[in-house]
Amino acid sequence: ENDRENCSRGALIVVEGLDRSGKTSQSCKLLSYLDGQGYSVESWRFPDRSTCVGEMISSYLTNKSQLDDRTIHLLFSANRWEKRSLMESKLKKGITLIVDRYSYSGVAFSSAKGLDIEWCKAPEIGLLAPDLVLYLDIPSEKAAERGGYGGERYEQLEFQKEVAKRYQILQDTSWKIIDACLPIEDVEKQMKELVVDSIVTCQKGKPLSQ
Ligand code: T5A
Ligand code: NA
Repeated sequence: ENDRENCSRGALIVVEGLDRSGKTSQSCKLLSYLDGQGYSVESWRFPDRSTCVGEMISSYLTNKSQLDDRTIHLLFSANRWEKRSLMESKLKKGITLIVDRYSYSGVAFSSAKGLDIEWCKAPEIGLLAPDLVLYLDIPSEKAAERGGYGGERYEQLEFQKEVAKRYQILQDTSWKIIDACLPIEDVEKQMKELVVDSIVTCQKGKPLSQ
């Protein structure tokens, strides 16, 4: 128990970007790289469709159900809140989390529909703050060309353009912008370096914040 308490914490790494920017592919690559290097690491994603709230979100995204814009916004947020304490305990145990989408997605997508951005941010207050946000930057047109969009609700060019504008407003000092049009291996290399730096900073005692 004592050893656990004394060990350094893991890093909270968030991967963000438009649909098809490469988040899931790169999160998988990061996970296997860090794992191979002996780091204690887990890969997470939001929405987490496995919970009851996540099932409602999934049904909405696949157009099987309709929900008011504010209702779905709060469900996405609730889906992060229901994982918050587990997230904190994993980080405190020294486990680094690679998280595919987080609060920035929540605010960018809902505000792109026309909801007030400050209203969108409010339910995210108190969730854990990422140590590093890797933003996979890609023009909406290029993203749309990748394997084509599937049938999910937000996979439409004009809407993704609005989302990109909101992401720009949301950038803060935790962000690193990666050119997601580069070959997969180049994107991967840049991400690995940034993540390892962030893990080292956390190991040196950087506090976990909200
Ligand atoms: N949402 C989410 C909200 O509205 N509010 C919220 O709070 C949250 C959390 C969830 C949807 O919900 C919204 C946002 C989303 O619309 P999701 O399940 O996260 O969706 O799915 P997406 O993010 O849409 O996942 P995608 O599969 O579309 O995109 P990824 O993960 O960014 O892309 P990936 O890795 O699957 O790659 C897509 C294709 O591109 C190729 C890959 O091989 C693949 O074919 N590719 C590349 N090709 C060339 N060069 C590269 N560098 C490439 N990288 C990948
Ligand atoms: Na994805």
